[in-house]
Amino acid sequence: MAFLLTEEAKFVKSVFNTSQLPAPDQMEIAFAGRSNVGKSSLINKLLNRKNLVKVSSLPGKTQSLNFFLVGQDLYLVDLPGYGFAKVPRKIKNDWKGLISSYILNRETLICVVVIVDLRHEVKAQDLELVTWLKNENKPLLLVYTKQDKLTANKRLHQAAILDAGFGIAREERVLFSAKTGEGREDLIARLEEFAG
Ligand SMILES: Nc1nc2c(ncn2[C@@H]2O[C@H](COP(=O)(O)OP(=O)(O)O)[C@@H](O)[C@H]2O)c(=O)[nH]1
Ligand SMILES: [Mg+2]
Repeated sequence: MAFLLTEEAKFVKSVFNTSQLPAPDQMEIAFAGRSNVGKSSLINKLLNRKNLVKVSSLPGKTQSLNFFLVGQDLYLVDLPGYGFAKVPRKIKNDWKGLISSYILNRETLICVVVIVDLRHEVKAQDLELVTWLKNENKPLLLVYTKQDKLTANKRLHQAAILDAGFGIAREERVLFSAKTGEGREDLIARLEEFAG
């Protein structure tokens, strides 16, 4: 399977409603998570790029699905971050509608990567998303990121708490750091499994 994350990657387009989605002619991996969790940083690290995906100091800024083409046959999709309190309810509901219809209907989507902060407890919106994906039988991988901020002992302790909270097995998640790159190889290997 040609799935080389070392290949050239480029921004393709931002999608604000489902009519703007690119033709479903590539495998696709989507990245979801709360605003500021480190989604953009993770995608950049995965692709070994400094700033292909803008790392934002303004939480909640990304309101579109941002498509990046890797090589010839893989899209990475940066989904809008959720959980940012200052966003009006109307806009929140629009995002939810766009994201859920995209995830439910996108036939080329091979995995939804849900990114959470290893330091935090299980948050309601993360659990809601994970539970929904499971109920819809959507392929899912959890990434516990920012592990560089914890000592080795604390990492394992926190990971076990999150595993229990999400009700997942160790095989269903990866520990990661966009700062140090720890977990990058592991993440790529897992994603390759989804590609089949
Ligand atoms: N220490 C550390 N900081 C991170 C990591 N990932 C992201 N950050 C920081 O967290 C903030 C939000 O990152 P960003 O990628 O924009 O988050 P997004 O809103 O989920 O896309 C930025 O200040 C990043 O530098 C990580 O793995 N370790
Ligand atoms: Mg971002």
